[in-house]
Order: sequence, then C-alpha cells, then structure tokens
Amino acid sequence: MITDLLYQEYLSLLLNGKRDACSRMVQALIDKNIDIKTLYTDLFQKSLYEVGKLWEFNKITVAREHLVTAITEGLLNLVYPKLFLGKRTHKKAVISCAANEFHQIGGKMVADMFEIQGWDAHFLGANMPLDQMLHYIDEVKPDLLGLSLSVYFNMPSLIKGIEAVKTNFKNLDIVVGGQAFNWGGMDKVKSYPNTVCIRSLVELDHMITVE
Ligand code: B12
Repeated sequence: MITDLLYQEYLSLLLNGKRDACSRMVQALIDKNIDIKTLYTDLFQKSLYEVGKLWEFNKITVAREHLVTAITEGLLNLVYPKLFLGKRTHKKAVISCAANEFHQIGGKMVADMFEIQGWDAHFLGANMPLDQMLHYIDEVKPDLLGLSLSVYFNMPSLIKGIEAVKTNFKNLDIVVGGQAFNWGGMDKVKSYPNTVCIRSLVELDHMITVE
C-alpha cells in the first residue's frame, strides 16, 4: 500500500533528481513484499502521469521530465530479482511498442507481469520497425504478442502492425494497451480476430492467470 504521504515524498525526490533516495524508498517497499502491480501503478505510473501534466502545462522543463523518466527506468530494475521466482509455464510473449512509438515504460511493465506469471517475456522496447518485429516473431514463435501505444497519432502504425501480424501469423493472440486508447481506436482493434485491448495491469494479470 502506498500512502499519499509516501507518494508525495517520492514525487518530490524524483522531481529533484534524488536518485539514491528514490532508490532506497523503492527498495524498502520491495523488501516489504509490496505487490509489483501496486508499485508500478500507484508509484511509478502515477508519478509519471503527474510529471506529464506538469510538462504539458509548462510547470517543468523537458530536461526535468527526461530526468524523471531515466530515474524511473533505472528503478524498474530493482524489481528484477522478483520477476523470476514463480513457476515457469514455458509460454512465450513478445512485447513491443509500435513503430514510431517512443514511450516504452508501460510496455516494459507489461513484459514484467508476464515474467512474474512464469512466461518468457521478450521485450523489444520503443519504436520497433515492423519488418524486424515480424522477423522476430517468426524466429521466436511466441504464444502471444503484446503491443503498446501511448500517442494517438501513432494509431495507424499500430493498425498496420496488427494487419501484418494477422496476415503472417493468423492464429497469434494479440493484446494491445496504452494511453492512446483514451482517445479511441478500441473498436477498430477489437474487430481483428484473437485481439483484445487491456487497460490496466490488474486486468492484464487476470487475463494471464486464466490463459
Ligand atoms: C516519459 C514520456 C515521454 C518520453 C518517453 C521515454 C521512454 N523511455 O518511454 C519521451 C521524451 C520519448 C516522450 C515523447 C513524446 N511524448 Co511523452 N510522455 C512521457 C510521460 C511523461 C510518461 C510516459 C510513461 O512512461 N507513463 C507511465 C506508464 C507506466 O504508463 P502507460 O504508458 O500508460 O502504461 C500503462 C498502461 O497504459 C498499460 N499499458 C501500456 N502499454 C500496454 C500494452 C499492453 C499490451 C497492455 C496490456 C497494457 C499496456 O499498462 C501500463 C502500466 O499500467 C507521459 C505522461 C503520461 N501521462 O504517461 C507523456 C505523454 C504520453 N507524452 C505525450 C506527448 C505529446 C509526447 C510527444 C508527442 C512530445 C513531442 N512533442 O515530441 C512525444 C512523442 C514521441 C513518440 N513518437 O512516441 C503526451 C501524449 C498525449 C496524447 N494525446 O497522445 C503525454 C500524455 C504527456 C501529456 N500530458 O501531454 N514522452
């Protein structure tokens, strides 16, 4: 459980670039066995959304926003030892951002959720060229593909990706998610076979558990 006090303290440290203090706070939560979904959603995601608003309304500089992002990406690695403790399922997921999509933290969290549930999660990161993603899917033959999209103007790139995957790997399950769907696109995506849109880590966790 992340109290408002703890969150505010963390946010202030984060905005001031206090990497060591943020790291100690997060490590303390991990040592207390915090649920990783809670850590990701109620601390990392919440603070990044807040920073996004501060940036949008010119309250902080681009440099500070980049600083916060870099610190958060580092903090995600503190969770690493927790990812592989569960029973392995021998299932594979490839998780990627669409081409031209540079927001990769949400996708990384999604990949971590699959690992926690015992899957091998291959996270390809931001701005993945479509032809290379198709090649990788062919090589690895995953049970599921996860695609992350944050900015709505990248929706055509995501749709192009889904269509190419459906043409080449007809039966591959696809899960999409990300903030772009706040602005639409859900119906279009759901019109493709074996393709679902999932909006939160709790919903995702449920889907993986029943898979
Ligand atoms: C950091 C950041 C950047 C960094 C990203 C670096 C990186 N390493 O990822 C950089 C500097 C590259 C960047 C660039 C831009 N950004 Co930016 N960015 C952000 C910021 C502050 C944080 C993003 C983040 O990590 N959020 C936290 C993660 C955990 O949340 P999430 O992505 O939503 O993921 C969760 C769920 O959505 C879901 N999910 C996500 N993906 C998936 C996939 C699957 C399969 C599933 C099941 C679930 C799922 O699970 C995650 C965990 O709960 C956001 C603010 C915000 N509201 O997020 C703006 C924000 C996303 N950016 C924005 C904008 C406008 C841009 C730029 C266009 C700015 C510009 N003019 O250049 C560019 C676009 C670049 C591009 N082509 O993609 C806007 C988007 C608005 C819109 N209408 O689309 C935002 C919302 C800021 C704002 N308030 O206006 N940005």
